[in-house]
Amino acid sequence: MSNDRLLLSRRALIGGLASTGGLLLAGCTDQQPPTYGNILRMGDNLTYNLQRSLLSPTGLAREFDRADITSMPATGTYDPARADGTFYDPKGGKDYAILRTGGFANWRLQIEGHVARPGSYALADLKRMKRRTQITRHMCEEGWSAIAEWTGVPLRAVLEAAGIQPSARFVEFYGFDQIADSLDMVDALHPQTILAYGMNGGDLPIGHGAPLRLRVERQIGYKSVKFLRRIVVTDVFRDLGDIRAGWAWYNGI
Ligand SMILES: Nc1nc2c(c(=O)[nH]1)N[C@H]1C(S)=C(S)[C@@H](COP(=O)(O)O)O[C@H]1N2
Ligand SMILES: [Mo]
Repeated sequence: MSNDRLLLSRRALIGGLASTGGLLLAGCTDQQPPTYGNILRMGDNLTYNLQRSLLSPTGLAREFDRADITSMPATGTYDPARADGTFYDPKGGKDYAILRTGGFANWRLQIEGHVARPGSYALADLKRMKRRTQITRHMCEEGWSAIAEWTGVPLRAVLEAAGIQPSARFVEFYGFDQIADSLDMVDALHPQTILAYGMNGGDLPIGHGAPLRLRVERQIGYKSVKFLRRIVVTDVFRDLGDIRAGWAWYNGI
């Protein structure tokens, strides 16, 4: 479909919704995504607007039973230390190789920005905090899905420990590869948004993001950043998605 036709059909869809549910959409006008106005990210407007209006902010993604767990491929970067990896970062890759050799004993998660207590957390610190286990369906933009069990600390608990400030509007996540992404506060504080260190009852494997990855269950798979090294709380939106140009910032499922 050409861009023009895509635009037209989106307008028709929005128009149709407005006539059947004018009241509903009337409440949406103050809910534009931060990518509003970026022509490459027009899709964000529609999905963000609708999902933020229709879904309760704390509505849960479906959770499954242990019997539902499937195999799951490790995709994208599956080893940040490998120079031939898709999103290899020379500095991050070198740091990662050293930390992995030490069994991640010296790994720390940096937290900075709009928090009263910027600092860092060792894996043991995170494991002492509130814990949540959830069996959820991961949906990749490439069209496959898989069900796995994730264990970790709710992001909310970590943000609260760091003293998140009222000025906070977005939370940015940086991996040891070139991948970085961000969430708004609705997703950041959602009960199923966790920093996972465990998968299917064991430690989080390297391929799936060791030692710590994000799980954000109400958006598509690429939002769950693996191999975390740094979290930044901001009051402004920064588009960190350049490397995956054209992928929506908001992609609810
Ligand atoms: N740091 C980092 N995080 C990432 C990726 C990546 O390449 N690097 N790939 C994303 C994509 S597209 C998907 S589908 C999932 C894959 O998670 P898995 O390897 O555990 O299946 O991780 C996401 N998080
Ligand atoms: Mo993906």
